[in-house]
Amino acid sequence: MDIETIKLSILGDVRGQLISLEANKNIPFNIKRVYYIFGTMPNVPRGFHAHKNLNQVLIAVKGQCTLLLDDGTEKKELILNSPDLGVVIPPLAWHVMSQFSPDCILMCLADDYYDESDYMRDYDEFIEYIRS
Ligand code: T46
Repeated sequence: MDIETIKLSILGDVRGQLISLEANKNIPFNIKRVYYIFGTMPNVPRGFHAHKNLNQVLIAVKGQCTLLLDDGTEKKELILNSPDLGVVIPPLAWHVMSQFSPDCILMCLADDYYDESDYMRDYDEFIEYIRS
């Protein structure tokens, strides 16, 4: 399984740093929704689901966390630890976010609105779905 990462350009000067996210430019889809995860509890992982159709990009704009991606055949882990690193979560990728630093702000860009029916939150259901 190849994990698609995006190296975001930092537009910095003496005043500080700036990163711009643009739909269909450095973000590979139309952005319909942005949400962010923060104030996470120590040692409490999140996620444990896959989406049927949703495309997302995750960016740890502050702090760090670990992302596990599982396509049903292979599992890969990646550390999100920089605001200039984007990671694509495609449809049908079981994902778990863990080991959040206390200051972590994990920003998620998505190509569609929130829709609970797009989630598979049961691992066996996910495996059955990708095999059918
Ligand atoms: C994902 C990972 C990376 C909404 O009402 N609207 C929203 O846009 C979102 C994202 C969530 N919710 C509700 C659904 C739950 O009642 O907020 C609650 C927490 O969501 P959830 O348990 O799904 O959170 P995570 O951190 O496990 O997963 C989230 C996203 O839901 C998911 O799409 O890919 O972050």
